Amino acid sequence: MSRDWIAIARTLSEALPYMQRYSGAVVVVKFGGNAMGDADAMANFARDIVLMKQVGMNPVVVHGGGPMINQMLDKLGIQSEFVRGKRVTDQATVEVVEMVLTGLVNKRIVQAIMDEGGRAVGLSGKDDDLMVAEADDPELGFVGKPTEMNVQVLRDLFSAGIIPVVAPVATGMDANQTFNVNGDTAAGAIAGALKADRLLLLTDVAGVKDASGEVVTQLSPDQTRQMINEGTIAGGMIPKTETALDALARGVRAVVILDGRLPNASLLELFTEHGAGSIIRE
Ligand code: X2W
Repeated sequence: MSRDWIAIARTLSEALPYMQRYSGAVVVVKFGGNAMGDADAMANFARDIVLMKQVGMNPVVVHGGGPMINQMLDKLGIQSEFVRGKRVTDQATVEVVEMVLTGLVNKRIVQAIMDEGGRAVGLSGKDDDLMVAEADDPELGFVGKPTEMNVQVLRDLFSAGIIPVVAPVATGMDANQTFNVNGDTAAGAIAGALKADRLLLLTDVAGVKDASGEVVTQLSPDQTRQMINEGTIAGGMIPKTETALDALARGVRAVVILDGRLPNASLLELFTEHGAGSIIRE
């Protein structure tokens, strides 16, 4: 036999308790631009999401797309810089961010899920006022901090058998405002408002690393805070772990930071004893 069919059958059988545990569970999956990779990686991700839905979970995809925004800004000759992990966003930039995220990136993910036999609908924070934001910091321009979440539309989509795919663009309190929201921040706010069972942050690193560079598989919020204060958690991992702490404080049961480039990363985390990346919970 060219493949170990017996092992495949055993793997499926061993996944049963996990499928039972997560039946009906709400799982918010942040799919970062750096985890998107090539067409195969996209198809692989979409297949995992469709499988989650198929076995009775309610996945919500919240995506990023930083590298794709950079490419388009380059083409248009618009300069862009990051301050504390967030893109300084002027009027010209916010228009490009909205076009790239709600257009190109959002529809690419919707299409990939449809191609794997799922049903997906793409929306941004503007749709049904899902995510209302205010300016995060005057230095950052039109970067938004979510202040009001209206997640009923997501529940309506769940019960219709549809996987929501959310672009992190928010509406403001004033007419015609658009805010660029960091993808991790948006995923945390959505997971918090849904009191999700899991928030998976798919990125391009293996997880939270300790001082010796080893991935820490389990962390409490207190340990995480301590590692941030000591400087062991640094750079791009700071906004991710802060998002995790905020989501836990809002009632999300557990947050997992994992390498989205690993084949079937989400399934490994959800359906096996092994788990993947770093899980943060009380
Ligand atoms: C991000 C939104 C996209 C994002 C940006 O403009 O790049 C802010 O920085 P990744 O791929 O998840 O990094 N917004 C405010 O978060 O993309």
